[in-house]
Amino acid sequence: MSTLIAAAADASEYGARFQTDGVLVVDPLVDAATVESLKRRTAEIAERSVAYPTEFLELEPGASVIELATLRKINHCHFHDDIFAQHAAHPGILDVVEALIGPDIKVFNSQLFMKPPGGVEKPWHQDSAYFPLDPQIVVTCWTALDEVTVENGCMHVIIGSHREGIRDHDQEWMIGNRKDMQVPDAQIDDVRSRGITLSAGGCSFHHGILLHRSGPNGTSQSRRGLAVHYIPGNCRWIGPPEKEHEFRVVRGRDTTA
Ligand SMILES: O=C(O)CCC(=O)C(=O)O
Repeated sequence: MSTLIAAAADASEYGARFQTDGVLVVDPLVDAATVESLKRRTAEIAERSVAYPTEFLELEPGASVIELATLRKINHCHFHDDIFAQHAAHPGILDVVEALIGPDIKVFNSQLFMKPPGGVEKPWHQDSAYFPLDPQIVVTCWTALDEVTVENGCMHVIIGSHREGIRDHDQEWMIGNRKDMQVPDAQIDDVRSRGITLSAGGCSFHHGILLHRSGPNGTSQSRRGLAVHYIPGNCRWIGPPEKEHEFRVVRGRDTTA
């Protein structure tokens, strides 16, 4: 079992900790009322009482009906819902992101990992392996909407792995009948594995090249985590042009022009 990461004592630690470890924990950060409104909106989307494009809702393996108990992921949250858009521009989160990547900040994407009771694991991977961006600088703020424990499937990271480049994601894993790829478990240096437990409203910030995974949810409660991927103002899309989408400026300006 990984050792747990302690929250940063204060803002003076943010830059150095992120540079050394590739991850930073700030807990508490998001207030309870905001967490409640995000949870309420999540339930409304799952119950279909608030419209959300179905193609961006992902279900747990074997499930076919959209409901809170089966919803695995809500993709592109800040594009399709104002409550999530407000969260992506949360001043307290942006203050931390600014300390890590500077004053010009854009949102690349966002996704809510629902991890319902019995929800499956997500194996070792690096976000930047899937994000064709230049420069390759991404900071993901992962906000806990529930208390997050080892038992309900917290994230685990390999500290310092963001300084070692992108690995081959050449081992297949199946999520239901969908094939996905991971970094082989055999290549992971477990000694440097650290778990991230959080209280609701606590946040972790991880570098796009940091190796991470999350465990299965073995409890009877949801473990929801809202991930927002932030990039600096000078960052550009270098993937297939037809897949390019808006990078929303949330602080400072877009400096690609
Ligand atoms: O929340 C999870 O289960 C996985 C999160 C993750 O992989 C990420 O935020 O990049």
